[in-house]
Amino acid sequence: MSTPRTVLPDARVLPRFAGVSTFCRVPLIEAVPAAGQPVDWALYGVPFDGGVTYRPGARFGPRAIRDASQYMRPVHLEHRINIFDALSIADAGDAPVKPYSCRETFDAAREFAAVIGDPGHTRLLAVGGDHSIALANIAATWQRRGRPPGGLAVLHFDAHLDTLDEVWGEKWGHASPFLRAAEQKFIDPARMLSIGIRGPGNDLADFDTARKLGIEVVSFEQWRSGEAEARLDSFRQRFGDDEVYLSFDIDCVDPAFAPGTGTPVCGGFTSADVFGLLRRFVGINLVGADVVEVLPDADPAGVTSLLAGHIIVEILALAAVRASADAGS
Ligand SMILES: [Mn+2]
Repeated sequence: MSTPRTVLPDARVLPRFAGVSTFCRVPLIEAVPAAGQPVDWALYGVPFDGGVTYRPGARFGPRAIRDASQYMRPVHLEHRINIFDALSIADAGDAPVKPYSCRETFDAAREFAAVIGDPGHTRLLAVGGDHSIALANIAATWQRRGRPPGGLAVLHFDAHLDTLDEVWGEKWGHASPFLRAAEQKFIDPARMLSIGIRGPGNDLADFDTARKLGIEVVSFEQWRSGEAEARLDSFRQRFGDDEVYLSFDIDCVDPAFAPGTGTPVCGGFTSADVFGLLRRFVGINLVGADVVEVLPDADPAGVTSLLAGHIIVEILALAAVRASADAGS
């Protein structure tokens, strides 16, 4: 057996319900020996919900997800991999936020994210918070990858397109992160796939914005009917070795499975559906990710936070598969 790259507390010594709560029980980044290999993935929270257009409360997401992810375990059965043997993973704490301002939070979170771990090596997974926080993590990731002029490719799970220019005069809220990211060339919308989109919407013209940007949109219904299968496969091929950023809005999942979210839309993916979809993208070169829009106050029994914890593990499993393939080649 190989030496694990991430040492988790032994649950037979320190019970899962004891100790300081970190994402999936990974060590705090300060506790990872500086002399060892650099941390491969850092998880951090962004407790901010000043960018929401409907129910607030996602500021409590990072704490709830840390708590709900205490029972995460290292082995991914479908990918046949021990994630923590393959990757060194740490919790970098929470980004500073400015609760009254989307723009100032963007600046503060981006600055924080820019210097986590080893910027040339460590990849970032941000846990929200509302979807506006994705922009700071995308900007930091783009910067840490050497500011690729073409921008990052994007795999986006959501019920909404999140490409509105502004809402209530605000350009930095949770309805706009991908338009802002495209404008600033952090991402390449021609290599962006948005999956799970469903209505009702505000305006059919919103879809034109996404289309004009060149975003490939797979609505929930197109996925459900099977008509999008070939497009999904060809997009998977198109990613190739490109640096891909994965943004996961929990509201892509049906509120029957993920009720704890701010802008719930009925008739979406089951939990199992999204696991299947994520696993399909095995082999892609993930360079950054976020999991956003968990609203614990609307989350009976904590099912949404629990699901978010599992999504984090699925994302890390994709990264682990790629890292061990790269190490072996
Ligand atoms: Mn969203």
